[in-house]
Amino acid sequence: MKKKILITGAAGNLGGRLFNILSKKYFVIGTDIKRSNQNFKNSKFILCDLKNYKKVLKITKKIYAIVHFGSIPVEDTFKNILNNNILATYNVFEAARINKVKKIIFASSNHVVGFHKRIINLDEKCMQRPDTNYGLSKCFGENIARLYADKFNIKGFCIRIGSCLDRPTDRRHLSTWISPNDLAQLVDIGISKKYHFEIVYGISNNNRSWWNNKAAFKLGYKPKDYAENYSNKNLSRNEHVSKIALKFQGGVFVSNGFKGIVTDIE
Ligand code: NAI
Ligand code: 15L
Repeated sequence: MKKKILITGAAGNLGGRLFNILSKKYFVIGTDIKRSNQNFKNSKFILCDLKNYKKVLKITKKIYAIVHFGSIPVEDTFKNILNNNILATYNVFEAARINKVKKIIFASSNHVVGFHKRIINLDEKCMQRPDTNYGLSKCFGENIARLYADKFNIKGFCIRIGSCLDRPTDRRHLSTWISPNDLAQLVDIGISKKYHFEIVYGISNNNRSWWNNKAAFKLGYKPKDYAENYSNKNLSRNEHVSKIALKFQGGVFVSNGFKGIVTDIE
């Protein structure tokens, strides 16, 4: 029998793509706060605001793994981030505990480590250095995943996604890009492989990457796509407006609203 998985954020860009790819292997239920334009034929879509714990409790019954992609995906007011990213994520983990869900695959972000400099190559053990309220909410997600793995044995797989698009469109993507198929491969590893708690980087096979993805390779990740295939003069240079953006891994997420002292930042 196919394993039953729940994808949050299924009406969104990545959740919708994952829904299509993973439905070939699993029985997938999609959920989102908004309706999807996609045709969820032969599968189920449930409207649910993740801020509503009782509803989350209801939709996580008899689920093997949750692929948690529903959130605000960019910087926003702390209030919005608190409700839609932090509280909503807490509800997902807590409902998973009550309903004995086995695994949670969490859509983390490179903005958890955005304040690291680009000259440093990071692995899964590096310090969290969020660059925004948004990045801070993803630190919370990784930490609750660690807590629920150690304390309640819900296996946690956090993917620090770089930039997931069909192809790189900006120079930064030569370092951060992941193709939708490579992302789906990583999510599938999170659903199907044996582990306790992992942090991996959501990147394709990019030779300008700032991240050492050994934790993902150990579990069998073999990225098929390569950002350099798309390197050309037409890529935008969105970060070139700011020296700060170019210095730190989070790019414009770091430079927007920056009032710090660069020389004081290690
Ligand atoms: P998206 O905005 O297209 O999808 C997010 C979905 O979450 C939306 O459909 C939205 O309605 C839903 N959502 C938001 N608040 C909700 C709530 N309270 N209850 C239920 N659903 C809610 O964004 P995208 O790009 O597909 O991102 C998906 C996930 O991947 C996000 O968690 C994002 O932080 C993460 N991510 C995405 C990256 C990318 O390159 N697109 C990079 C790094 C992380
Ligand atoms: C993210 O976390 C965002 O969700 C996405 O919209 C991109 O901005 C991405 O990071 C990135 O850093 O390119």
